Amino acid sequence: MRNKFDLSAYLVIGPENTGGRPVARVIAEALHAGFTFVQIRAKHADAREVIDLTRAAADVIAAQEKSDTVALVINDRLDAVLAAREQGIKADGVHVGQTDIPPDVCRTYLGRDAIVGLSARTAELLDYVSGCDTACIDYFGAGPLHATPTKPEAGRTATGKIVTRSFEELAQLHRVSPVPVVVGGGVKTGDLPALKATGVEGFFVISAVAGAEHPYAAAAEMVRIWRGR
Ligand code: 3NM
Repeated sequence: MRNKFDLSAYLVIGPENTGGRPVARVIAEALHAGFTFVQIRAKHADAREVIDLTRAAADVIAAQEKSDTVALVINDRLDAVLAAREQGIKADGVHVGQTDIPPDVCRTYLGRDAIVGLSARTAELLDYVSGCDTACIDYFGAGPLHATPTKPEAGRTATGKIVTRSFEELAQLHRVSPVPVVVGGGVKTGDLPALKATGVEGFFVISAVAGAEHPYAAAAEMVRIWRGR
């Protein structure tokens, strides 16, 4: 999976994001609409629930015959990825932040074919990305494009100010990054043309799809715009 994942339309999702609808159903709609990557992010769930959500997501991906093309990763929980794999669930990797388990440790435990994504910290992003050892990282998550109620701490500095990413900065990030970049944080349909023009490989969303009244329609519109159709 590590050599052929597609970051272009990346869904981040957990039970707190779907307005009470089953997570697997929203994932199914997003995938039918052309979403290409799934991250299970369940910040308030215990390990068993994370594993169950991952199993349900893997089943949805398999039912659409996309197990070889749509990657499934878990936010933060290396233990849950390992446990899911132990139970025969096709979990492709992990997405960590810079204060989570270090990517090289994830790589050691998950092996060469796993996907390890890293959220680059806001303030020093460009410095970090250009100087970072990316040998064990497969992509960078960057954000926020906008302040977002889904993750109020995204982009927050020590003084409490929220710093967002400009399109110029993202274009620069794309130029200097040795690995693909996916951008999120308050991303809406209207952001996609300018975001695509920066050259980054994809966008990630939670609420624009998981919180939409009609997830399929919302996802299909985003995919259509990203693909320039
Ligand atoms: N990471 P929504 S913003 C999970 O900036 C996450 O690193 C962010 O949710 C970052 O699409 C974010 O609803 C939340 O704004 C994205």
